[in-house]
Amino acid sequence: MISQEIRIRKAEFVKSAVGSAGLPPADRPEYAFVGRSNVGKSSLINYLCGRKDLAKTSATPGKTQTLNYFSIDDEWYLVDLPGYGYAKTSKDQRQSFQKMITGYLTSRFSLVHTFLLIDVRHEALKIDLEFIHFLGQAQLSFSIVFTKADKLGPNAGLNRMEAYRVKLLETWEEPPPMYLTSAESKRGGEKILAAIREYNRVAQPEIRRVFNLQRQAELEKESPKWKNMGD
Ligand SMILES: Nc1nc2c(ncn2[C@@H]2O[C@H](COP(=O)(O)OP(=O)(O)OP(=O)(O)O)[C@@H](O)[C@H]2O)c(=O)[nH]1
Ligand SMILES: [Mg+2]
Repeated sequence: MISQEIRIRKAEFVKSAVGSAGLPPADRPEYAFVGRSNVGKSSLINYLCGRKDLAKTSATPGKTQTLNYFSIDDEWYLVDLPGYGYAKTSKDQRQSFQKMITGYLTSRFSLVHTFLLIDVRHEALKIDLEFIHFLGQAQLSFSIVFTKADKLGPNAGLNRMEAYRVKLLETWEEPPPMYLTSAESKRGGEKILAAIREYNRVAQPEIRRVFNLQRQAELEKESPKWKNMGD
């Protein structure tokens, strides 16, 4: 159960975008949910928001094909991304999703933290390890969220998570934070929301400040100060 204190009160779909041009103004913190197709991104978002089908889910991989923005409590954005590495889409489409995902992650100023989802039942997959490497190289702040914990016994999930941590310790001095979740049995969401609240507290003032400065600069470009002098 997600406690009253931490739960999301209002969640609304804002818009879908396929590239940086279509994104909403970068005036508040946002959090991206990424991972392989079918890992459970959209399901986790619904669980966190306490809604059945805010984000569209599907048993067929490749459901989410755009960057989907959800406004949360009028304070922050949650962004549902297309999955990467789905073998049955064409190579061109895979590459274009990959470009959309990495382009967005590396250029969005107001992106505070990325949640990378991994199916807890799988051994460490090359494609996920490569993505983790990319996040590290790009110096992005991220966590790993293990999904579908209900499909394993209670200890097996924790053991899997620990094994992943050990695997990452081969290359990482300090592995990222990790969460064990299930959208099905509603487990693990509380910790993710608590972390987001804390990130918001730190990041919100700076994002506002920079956004306001940029807006001011744009207004001045449209109507330079000297133009009005002497009026
Ligand atoms: N048992 C179980 N099934 C889950 C869980 N989360 C998601 N699923 C199932 O996994 C399938 C894919 O879920 P989605 O949430 O659509 O996955 P996605 O990562 O958004 O997929 P794409 O949009 O295609 O990239 C659906 O059939 C879900 O019902 C979970 O925690 N437990
Ligand atoms: Mg999806």
